[in-house]
Amino acid sequence: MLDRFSRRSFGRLLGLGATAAALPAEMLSQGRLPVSRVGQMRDFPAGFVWGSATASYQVEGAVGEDGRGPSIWDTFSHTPGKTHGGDTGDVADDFYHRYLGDIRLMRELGIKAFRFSIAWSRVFPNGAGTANPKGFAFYDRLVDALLGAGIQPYCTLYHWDLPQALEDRGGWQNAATARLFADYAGYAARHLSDRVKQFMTMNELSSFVELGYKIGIHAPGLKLSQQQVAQVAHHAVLGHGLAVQAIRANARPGTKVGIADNAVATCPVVETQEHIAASLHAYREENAAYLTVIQEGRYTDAYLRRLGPDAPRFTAEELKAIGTPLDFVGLNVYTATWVKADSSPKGYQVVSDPSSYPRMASEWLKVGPESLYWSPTQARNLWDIKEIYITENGASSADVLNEAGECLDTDRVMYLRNYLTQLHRAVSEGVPVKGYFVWSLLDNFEWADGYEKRFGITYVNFRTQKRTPKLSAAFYKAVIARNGLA
Ligand code: PNW
Repeated sequence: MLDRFSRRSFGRLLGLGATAAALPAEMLSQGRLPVSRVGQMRDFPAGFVWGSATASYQVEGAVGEDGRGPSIWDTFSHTPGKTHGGDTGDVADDFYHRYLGDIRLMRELGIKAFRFSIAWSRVFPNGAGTANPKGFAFYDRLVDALLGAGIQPYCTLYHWDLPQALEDRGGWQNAATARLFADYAGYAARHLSDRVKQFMTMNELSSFVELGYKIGIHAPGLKLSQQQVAQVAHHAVLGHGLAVQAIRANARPGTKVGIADNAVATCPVVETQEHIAASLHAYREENAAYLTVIQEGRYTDAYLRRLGPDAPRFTAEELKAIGTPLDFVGLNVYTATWVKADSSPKGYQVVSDPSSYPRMASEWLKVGPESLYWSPTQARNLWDIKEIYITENGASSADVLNEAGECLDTDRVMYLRNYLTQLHRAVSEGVPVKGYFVWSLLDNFEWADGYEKRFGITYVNFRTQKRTPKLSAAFYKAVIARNGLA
């Protein structure tokens, strides 16, 4: 390109004009650069909630302290061959002891909200019965410290660390787990809702159901039949619905209840009417076992037809509980699922991506910024949702510290900038997204990938526990400070 065009005409090609291409450096550094020359400002609405997210087993460590009972992730990660290099969450980020320092870190970045999860087995070491106040006290301290730092706590009640005692009685294969989850959720809401105003019942239902009970690469590591998996999924959404009711019954007025779901983010291959319509239809069907039944209180006909004799067994009363209306919907968005219209009875086709499709450091993490436009947009268009949060978005990168001790994760910055640009597009069209939580504040225990995959905007040396904010942290800090993208 530059062989054939001089620098100046290259600038013109970009629509900058000759002057813009030759702008003096001091104009840039003094901030006197006319905004029109570099494109539009992308402001978010006032009060937009910029947050960061973590989960109990991924950061806390302290697995044997203050009466915590074992969870399925203790068992699974200590089973040889299940995680990368045999990594476990025994220590992780030692967040249980270092949370005050990590809150300072958030403050420095200007982060307004922190999404954390409660380890069920700290509160009920056997999953049920008598509570363990010493274990619960950690979350009291955490919430108080967050509020003291001006950071709003957003609490997830289940981020995959089921008490082992419940797995021993069938785990999510057993409907009793759904009811015990609601008991625990009610307890947590009763004790925290004087200070925590937003609760999410569960994180990513399809991930823990399918990775844990169907593919077996996450705890509890089972490979069940299609019928059994459909039943596990049903118990998961039932647990969610019963927990919503239990939270409402126990929480102070004004407490909001939602979910953090990784709805399949169907995006049109080309933004034309036919593909957009197909991708909207696909959003409803691809999420039939989770977000759709939660929003509609019924399984779609196509879902029940597709499963036939393997469809879950359910009662009308259960469906009613599952469909209990939510105050907000949280969406975890990482990748795009490309959909095209076709003439099959389904009316759409999920496209398989070419092998050259760009990915981040995790094999599954295909880059698709449009997902952050389409996922909340489809959810709003289907169900007229009034309040949406992006409860997770982020990326793994092959992070290293350079000789100067910095982590210059330019690829993560590129990822975040492009995704946030698409989120801005949704917000500016009136899609009611109220906040965004970057995954994650810290590098942490990335489940089966152990410590090998890093998702933090803060680099963690797992030997010394030293924290080093990455370039992406500086990027995020700038986004928060100007409440938008430049
Ligand atoms: C989410 N996939 O998990 C979880 O909520 C986090 O705990 C996790 O650390 C984060 O995303 C990054 O992985 C996912 O295979 C796990 O598509 C797997 C997938 C997506 C999300």
